Amino acid sequence: MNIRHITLRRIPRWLPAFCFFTGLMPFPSSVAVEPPAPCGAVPTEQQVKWLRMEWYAFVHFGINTFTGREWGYGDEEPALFNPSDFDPESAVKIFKKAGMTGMIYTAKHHDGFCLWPTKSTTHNVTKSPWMKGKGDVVKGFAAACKKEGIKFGAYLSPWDRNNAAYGRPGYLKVYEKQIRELLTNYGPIFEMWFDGANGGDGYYGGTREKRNIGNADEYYNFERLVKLIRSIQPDCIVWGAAQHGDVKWGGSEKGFVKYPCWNVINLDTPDEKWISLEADTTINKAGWFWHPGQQSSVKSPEQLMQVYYDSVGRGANLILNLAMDRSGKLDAADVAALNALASMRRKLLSQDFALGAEASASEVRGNDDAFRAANATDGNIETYWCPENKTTKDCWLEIKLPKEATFDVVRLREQIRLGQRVKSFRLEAFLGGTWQIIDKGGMTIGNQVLRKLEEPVTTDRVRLVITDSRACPCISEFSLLRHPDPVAVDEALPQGDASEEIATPLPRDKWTSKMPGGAKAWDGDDSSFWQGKGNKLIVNLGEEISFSGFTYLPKQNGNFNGMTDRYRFEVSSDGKKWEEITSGEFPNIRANPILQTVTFGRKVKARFFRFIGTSALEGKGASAAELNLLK
Ligand code: FUL
Ligand code: CA
Repeated sequence: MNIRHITLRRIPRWLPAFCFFTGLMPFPSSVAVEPPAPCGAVPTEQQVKWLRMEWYAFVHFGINTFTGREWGYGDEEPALFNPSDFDPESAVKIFKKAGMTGMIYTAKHHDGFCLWPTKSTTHNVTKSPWMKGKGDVVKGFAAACKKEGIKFGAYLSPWDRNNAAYGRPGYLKVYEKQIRELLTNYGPIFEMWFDGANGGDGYYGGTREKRNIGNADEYYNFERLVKLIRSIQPDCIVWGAAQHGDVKWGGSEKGFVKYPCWNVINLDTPDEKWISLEADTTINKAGWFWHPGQQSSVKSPEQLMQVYYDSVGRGANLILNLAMDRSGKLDAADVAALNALASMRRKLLSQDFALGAEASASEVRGNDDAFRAANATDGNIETYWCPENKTTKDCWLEIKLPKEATFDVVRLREQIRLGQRVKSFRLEAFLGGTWQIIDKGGMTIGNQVLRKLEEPVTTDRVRLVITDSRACPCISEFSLLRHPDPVAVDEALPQGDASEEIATPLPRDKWTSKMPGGAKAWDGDDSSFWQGKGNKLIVNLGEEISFSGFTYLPKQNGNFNGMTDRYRFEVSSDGKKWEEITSGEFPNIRANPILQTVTFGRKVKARFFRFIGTSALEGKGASAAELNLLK
């Protein structure tokens, strides 16, 4: 049996696409060396394309925009939705200009209000005065994306706090209909986002009760829904859906994924399956929806750049949220931050000192040029360097630059069509006549890894040493980059409407409490916290003061014991007789434990207040990292 015969019998499924992208002939007559066999699970063509999208926008815009909430209860009047100047085109132009490859719009959030004229429920945009009930937000975004040439995706919350049938079989028909409409009427949808949040209580057609769905995978029957999606739009990437889909949550709403980062689940088992990660976060710290005064909490370009390193730079994709405001436009402060991030990213990627450089390796598969070292510096993501099958440890790839260069970021990419392989690596530079380690912490690579070095390195020789790999490594790119200088955000930013500015916190130096550890809730340190045995924290303000709201910062240590997701706030003049001022929900604090602001809409005078956690995410009691009163 000759080698070519073996090759022909084992045509890997990805080969035709590979050849198409590389322009290589599948079986060049002079080359008899087989490419390495795929290792473990391999991505579908759709997953490969999706990973190459790298980053795109999330747009939260709906009924919550007009109520200032993060999770609507489901009883909101459709009339509330009334943007004065909805402008999807300008927003999409901004994304495009920033280099984003698409956007995903919250077509329906947990409140159940559908932002397109759906036939599945009357709780939709046709009941809003906006465009006399003839508006369609989904259509607006989809058309703008088509025009600008970026991709459009839809977030459709499975949890529906409006629908009377939610939690029962009847709702599944409604939900299915919504999926069908979105996938049928708006052109290609590159990604469908099935949020994992299922909070329990809601309006539910006026019953105002708690509905638990038990096992979400069973209730929604995600397997069936994914089949349905594939049957309508086979190229659509499915996010979540209990891992019946293609992509999963990155694990935080801060925009980072853990490292090492594997694009497969059930690693090294027969059930291994390729599922990539998507890191999600907001461009400011105010939440997912637009909130008055949010301008003050926008993240700095440096912080956003770090998000990029910690997501895209670990092999995941990044979805970055820019909410629309009540007029139906992006917030100017968010846009300025996005532009600054975009310019830093562009600078980082604009110069690769290794591009086109000479390369050599400890070994080349079959001594065949098809797998040569210089494939890693040719700027082509499909060609790769690869050693022999048996070589899974201690092999290296070296770059020789035409002249010395100074770099502090190293980018590596694997040929992911052959599976994710590398488990650990280090980087070395030839400095002062010897090889010195410049990065010893490399683990996974995947689609790409951006290794930021402790300090800039100046040299003309750099080495990648693969210390462990699941199968012989296949390195498609090896780049040397320079972290850009921070970009100043446009200082002439609009400061927001003064009447809508966030109320300022009051001094807390006179506060006391008899409760053990209570003072940790006002020591100004976000990392310390009060953890109550019971669920109340009584605070003596030291004097009578007047205030109009309060803020609550949940514990920041990732522990959910006593993390308060429902509260009651009461005041007293003598510490004995209490009056309730307000009560409610702190939404989404499990995934996104940011500062919660509650305003009363009036002034309250008191000498004492008590904060009562009426429900905790886990465990008993209540807790608070910080409490503040607002002027
Ligand atoms: C979360 C939701 O509960 C938030 O409201 C937001 O939509 C975020 C993207 O996902 O799970
Ligand atoms: Ca290459």
